[in-house]
Amino acid sequence: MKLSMGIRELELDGKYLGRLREANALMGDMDALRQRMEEDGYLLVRRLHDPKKVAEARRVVLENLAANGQIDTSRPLDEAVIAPGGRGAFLGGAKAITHTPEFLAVVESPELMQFFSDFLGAPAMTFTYKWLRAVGKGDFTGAHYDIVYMGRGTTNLYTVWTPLGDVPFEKGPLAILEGSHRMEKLKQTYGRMDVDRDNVEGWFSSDPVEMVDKFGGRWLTAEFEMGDALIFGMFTMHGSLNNVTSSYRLSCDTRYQRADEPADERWIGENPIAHYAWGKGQMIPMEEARKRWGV
Ligand SMILES: O=C(O)CCC(=O)C(=O)O
Repeated sequence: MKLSMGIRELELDGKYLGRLREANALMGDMDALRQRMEEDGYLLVRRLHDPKKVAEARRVVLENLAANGQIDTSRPLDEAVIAPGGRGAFLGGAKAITHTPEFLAVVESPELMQFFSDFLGAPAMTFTYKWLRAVGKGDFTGAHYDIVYMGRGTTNLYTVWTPLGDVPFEKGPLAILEGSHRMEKLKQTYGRMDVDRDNVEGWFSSDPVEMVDKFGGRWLTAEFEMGDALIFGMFTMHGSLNNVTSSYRLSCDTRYQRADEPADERWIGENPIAHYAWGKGQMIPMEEARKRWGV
């Protein structure tokens, strides 16, 4: 089966694209989960969230998109069919949606916060800012490390990528570059960048083949169902497959760390300042930055 990722078509289970492995058998054993995170750079956890709560959060997001004319309302709302002329939307920081009780019941649930407190060995906190995405037809996320966007606090920080609904391959699930959390040259160059300080494009590449040929590993992905989540660290290279359907791929990504460690000031507090400089003024193309770094 061929799947679209960025500018390429990749054969599933071929040289460039494989499958994520599940961590469910380790749930409850924090040492084993930490070890797996160290080994793989990610944890794929089926039903990390209560699917009913995810469905509620999905409904709230869809109602909001519909109110803004983004949804084809001649079709059932839950199908999330993109309105004629409707486009993908990044709703990061949109508190009117991401701080509704339904949304917070997923990303700040007592169970999830307890999971991170156990995993991190101390009470956990989550950033106020929530990244919410309605990925449109043909859209994808290019390969990147999260550290370049949120590296001003502890690096002992984790992303939880939560699809708000089922995400089969054709809706563009996330993919991770195998072993990328141990690619030292990348970590020491691209991984030291800060988009607000350096004003460089954030995505390292839109070409998954180039990355495998140059750095090794394979891209790993999976089909997701309501409630599933992918947890990964700041130096795990990830991007997404392309959404080739006419419906939105809804997902959110949220961050968790120990409450007693420094937190990146852009993403916390009542009204996070978010990216205050990135994209303002002349942006340095990634190609140019990569030449400078020699990667
Ligand atoms: O959902 C996506 O396409 C991108 C998500 C992402 O980059 C992240 O979770 O850090």
